[in-house]
Amino acid sequence: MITVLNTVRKAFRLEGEILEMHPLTDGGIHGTYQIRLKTGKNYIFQQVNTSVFQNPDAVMQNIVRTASYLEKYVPEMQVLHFYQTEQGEYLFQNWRVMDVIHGYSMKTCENLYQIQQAGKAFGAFQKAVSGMDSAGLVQTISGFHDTKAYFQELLHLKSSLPEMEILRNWQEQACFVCDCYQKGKLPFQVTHGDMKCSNLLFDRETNQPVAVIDWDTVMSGMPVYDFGDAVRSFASNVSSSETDLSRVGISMPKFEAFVSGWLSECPQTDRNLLIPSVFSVTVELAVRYLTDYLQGNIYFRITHPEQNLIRARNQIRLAQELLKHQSEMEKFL
Ligand code: GN1
Ligand code: MG
Repeated sequence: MITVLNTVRKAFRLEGEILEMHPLTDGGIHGTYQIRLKTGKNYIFQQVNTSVFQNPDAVMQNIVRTASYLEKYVPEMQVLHFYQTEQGEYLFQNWRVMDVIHGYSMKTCENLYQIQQAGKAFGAFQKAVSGMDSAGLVQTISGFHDTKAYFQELLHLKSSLPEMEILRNWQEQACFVCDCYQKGKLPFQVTHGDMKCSNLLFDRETNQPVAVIDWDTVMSGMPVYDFGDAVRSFASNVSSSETDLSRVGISMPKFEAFVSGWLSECPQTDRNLLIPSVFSVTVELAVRYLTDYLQGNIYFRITHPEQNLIRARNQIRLAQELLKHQSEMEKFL
């Protein structure tokens, strides 16, 4: 591996041999290494997973475009900085190199204060990119968050699992938000696409968020889905791999903490779709997991063959709980 990493280092014109390298294993998609060079400088070397991101050049184009927009219009925001090769490319054999942003990340937040701060940070990110022209970004994963398309794919598959029927019955309700955007009632905007706790860096001293990271899914999308997906992950009682379904649910204190943080930074215009989008994106993920299970687990990484079915059941349970709490959640907005 060190030989490969040294080749990458040279391609990006970084002086000094590699002194240390640590694989960073939190991310589920790419291969990532933190590198320390003889010069004392630290970098992140990352090999893009091209089965998920089939057009890595477009991913880089989106990221660089977003970073330059933010540097110009929201200079206080911490952006990702990637290096170029001599030819001006951001990728060398699907490897990319970026500066380390100092801070720590967590799989899940530990308390309500952190959740509220996370809501603020993600709300601020959405607000910061809201003025950018989303048409200038490439759709790097086609159909990403096209809830209707995910349903079509699932419902074409043959299965007698009861989950199939549950999801089929939710199709119309879950596709409502998506429909509003696709019919042009609301504008698509620049979205982050993966607003979860592990995509935030917190400062070691102040314990405040310092940066929103993982911009691979930054593209044109539905801003309310960013909110919905974030609530789905921040306000759940347990992770999406929890097998004891009786523990799956929404925590209202966590929900309120996240939303109060978010709204303090990002007073949304399409506010009436915020709560429906939590349901939509949860059902969408259940559909994606079940589809992947039925297709032989080709998309999501698994550690055992039933895992995607378990995840689908977990998200279905969460969606049921969301419906029970819907009016309570609406009231908070
Ligand atoms: C994938 O690998 P990770 O956790 O960053 C997926 C998200 C899902 C998430 C669910 C590009 O993200 O849409 O919400 O799994 N990202 C992509 O665990 O498909
Ligand atoms: Mg990610």
